[in-house]
Amino acid sequence: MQLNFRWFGAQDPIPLAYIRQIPRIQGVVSALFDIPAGHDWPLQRLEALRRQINGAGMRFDVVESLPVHEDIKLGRPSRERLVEAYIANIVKLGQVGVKVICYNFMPLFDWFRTELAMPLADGSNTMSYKHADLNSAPDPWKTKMPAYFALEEDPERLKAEYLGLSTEDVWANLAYFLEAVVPAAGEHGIKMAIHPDDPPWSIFGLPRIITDDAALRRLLKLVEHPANGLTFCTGSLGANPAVDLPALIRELGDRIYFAHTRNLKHIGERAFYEASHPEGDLPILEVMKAYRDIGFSGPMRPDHGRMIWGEQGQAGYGLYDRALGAAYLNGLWEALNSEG
Ligand code: DNO
Repeated sequence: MQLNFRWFGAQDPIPLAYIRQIPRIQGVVSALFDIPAGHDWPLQRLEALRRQINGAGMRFDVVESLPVHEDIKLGRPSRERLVEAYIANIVKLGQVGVKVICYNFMPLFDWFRTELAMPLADGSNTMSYKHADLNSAPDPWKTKMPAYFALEEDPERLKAEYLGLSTEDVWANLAYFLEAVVPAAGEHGIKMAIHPDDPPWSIFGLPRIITDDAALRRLLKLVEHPANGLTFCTGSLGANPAVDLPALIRELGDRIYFAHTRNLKHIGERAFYEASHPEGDLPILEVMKAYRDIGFSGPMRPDHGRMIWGEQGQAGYGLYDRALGAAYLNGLWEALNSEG
């Protein structure tokens, strides 16, 4: 695997030079976060981003995310034009040497938590999700979860339209999108890597589809093309205790183009908090063994961290605990790969 780290560009309080100091770091995963879905990503800005990351001594192989416009997910007539706009951005990403595009197909929201700073016994704090608290949770559009792209339409209006869609409608809209986008990505040397829904079930009554192992199999069959692949996020998929993460990596491994490896602790039915990388309920060692066994050579990043050592940062995206996560993944990887 190639160790990567997420960086939010100019808005990120963490300097690239600090990320460079993480042992064995190879790449930075980023995006143009200020541009809402559906708009042009200027080539000059992509080149500047690449120069900045390369200049700091790291690779820029992965974009996370190139967001999909809500009209595409809703299947509105404007999707035809918006899919063309998406492809135009793919072409430019190919020109600057990007190899993987991480995206998601979650209606209206990206990832979601009901609490952003849940205190832990060791004095740190972390994000948590309790399905029972959903209706008293902070408004996602006001809490500014990291990585959300601005919406250009009233969320309530969009939500009302989504509530009229079945999960099969969303699958059909995803198929329409991928049938156009995947071959174009393939032609430009790019792999599409869908991120599972996080958490992996319906929230606020919205139809969410990329939720478990069956969904990943179905996704890969929607368009049988090597450029149609996965971001394998242990934390998202593992929120459902029925998913066998190591077995799934062994089964789908040749279509995993990007790995998000993190841990969580289950605290009830549809309830969890984000634990440190070594300490939760997910079998991270077994996950890494599965990656070793399939000869995984793609990008992997530590995922969300707790807030430790008094760090004030973006929820889930401080430097310290993610760097500890990176060190842990490095250590496991070295040990596993030195076994005879
Ligand atoms: C959360 C991230 C997601 C992910 C997108 C991909 O921390 O894993 O925001 O980047 O869902 O499109």
